[in-house]
Amino acid sequence: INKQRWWKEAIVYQVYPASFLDSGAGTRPGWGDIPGITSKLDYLKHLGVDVLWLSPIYKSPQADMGYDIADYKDIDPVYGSLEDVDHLISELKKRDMRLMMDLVVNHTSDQHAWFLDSRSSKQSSKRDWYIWRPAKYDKDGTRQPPNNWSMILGEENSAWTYDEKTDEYYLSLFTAEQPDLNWENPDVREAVHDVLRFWLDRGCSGFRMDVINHISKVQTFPDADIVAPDHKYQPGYKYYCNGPRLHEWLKTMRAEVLDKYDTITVGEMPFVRDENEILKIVREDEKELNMIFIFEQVDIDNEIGKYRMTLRDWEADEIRKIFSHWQRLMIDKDGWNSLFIENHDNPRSCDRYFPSLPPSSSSPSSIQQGELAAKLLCLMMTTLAGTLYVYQGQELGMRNVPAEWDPEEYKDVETINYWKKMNNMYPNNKEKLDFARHVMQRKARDHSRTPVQWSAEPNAGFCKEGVTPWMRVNADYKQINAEAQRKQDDPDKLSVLQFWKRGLANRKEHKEVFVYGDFQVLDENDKKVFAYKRASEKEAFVLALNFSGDEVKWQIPETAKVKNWVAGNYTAGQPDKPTSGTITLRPYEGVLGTSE
Ligand code: TEU
Repeated sequence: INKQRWWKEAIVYQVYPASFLDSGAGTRPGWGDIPGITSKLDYLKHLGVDVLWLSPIYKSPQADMGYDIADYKDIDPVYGSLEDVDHLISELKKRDMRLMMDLVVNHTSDQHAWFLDSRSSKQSSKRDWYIWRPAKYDKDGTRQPPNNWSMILGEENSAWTYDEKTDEYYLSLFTAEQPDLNWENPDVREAVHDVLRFWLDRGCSGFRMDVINHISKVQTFPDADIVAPDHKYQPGYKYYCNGPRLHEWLKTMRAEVLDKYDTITVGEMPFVRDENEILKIVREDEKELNMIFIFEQVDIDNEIGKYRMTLRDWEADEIRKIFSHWQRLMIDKDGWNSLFIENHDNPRSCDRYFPSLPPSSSSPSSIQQGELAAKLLCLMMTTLAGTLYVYQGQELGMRNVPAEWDPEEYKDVETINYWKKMNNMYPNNKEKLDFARHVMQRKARDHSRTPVQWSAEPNAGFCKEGVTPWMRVNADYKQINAEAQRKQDDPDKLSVLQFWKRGLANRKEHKEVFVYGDFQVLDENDKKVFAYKRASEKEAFVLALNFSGDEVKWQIPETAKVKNWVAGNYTAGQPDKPTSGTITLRPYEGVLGTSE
């Protein structure tokens, strides 16, 4: 039913520029740069990548690693220059690859010229480009912010920042350095369209739109419900996620700008679960965005609507429930999925989806189990319907930072604020602070931001010897690195990288099934095995994925006759298993078979 489109079949690879590769260009030693990215295009092409998504490289004070933009039309010198980007685009074109930029337009940096002007006086022509409100006062005259919303990356703080000069508050949902733009003002919307045109005209092919569902806010700015009584401020999601004018503004952006080019668009949409709301955006006939990032699978370990830095227990079979729900919905309702389990805001997938997996370390058994887990996830990701996103290092099975790292090693503003908050709330309380460390170890955004492990050379080949990388390199780089995995020469065992390469090639070769085909869950009740069938008019495949660390027996159902087991994560060749009756799946074992 689904129409074929290049952006549905594309493999998108996300680069987090600070941690990708420091070529020595750029003004900050130990930071990745654009020439570093360009030098790895052959590696990416070889892997099977079609589209490169770059996290922000624009001019920025880096209060939130570039998600605070001070100039949308210039590049931060730590990464290089506009000429470097032009060169990157032309090198991509040579390889028939495309560039996707990160569009961060819910907010700017507080150092953006628009904001500097806006905060200069109440009479400024840019005053109304941001969201300014007067203070409220308690009975005793204490000044309070306009409402009780908390800051997303600093939950202890108000989402409003007081500005002495004009004695008003501005809305800053993420950090004080990221003031929210006032999209109600048509000049702001036009200025955003102008940014899109600037990059599309330069040869970029589309955008990942940062928190695009936050742009329309309920204009009465009501107080949020109290969900965390021990906190002064509360999450206000309800009033700024998918607000009243979101669809109107997306439709205008599409008609006035995007439709004039051949683009790929994906909207980041934290906190939404409402199916109709989502379909309104991704159904082709709605003419809004191609697809969105739904967060349910990465929110598996926290409670929706509450703070993110919490932990929630979950069962392996929730993975099946979550994925199969969105697979079916998009197929039945003519929408489109994006498939992702890693990005720069989440821990590494092996460490998240296998609670029984030993924590990352360089011990042989940890490395071996990590490899199996990484390959199991690869089997799943490369065989589900939707546009597939791979995050840097995912193709190597990179892991979370080791549990013994001190809180000081964590560099992310959200983690730093969380640790500060826990220390303020529970000073010297060993139990609470140990718990906080545990939460950081499971959830911090830092885990995916350590330097990419290119080789066993000093600094994992990320930067020259003697240079200090901006984040510490994971100690397991001698075992887990691209060079060793590329060179692995074992007829019985593929490296994680070789496994991904084969998986991506297989997805492309059978795109009618894996990208466009039907999806059917094979066992609704199994607690450990996620099994499904994918089918096109011509062919069909069966997947059985054991997410547990136990050996399990799995009964091949009547609805899924297996012809041959063709691939699995324990061997390079064909898995040696019966094609009818019951099969045994070892810990973290996954198999792919042809079916009728
Ligand atoms: O993230 C938006 C977002 O809400 C989450 O992914 C966020 O990291 C998490 O909920 C924190 O609780 C985007 C970017 O991906 C992120 O890196 C930025 O910090 C954020 O927007 C602000 O631009």
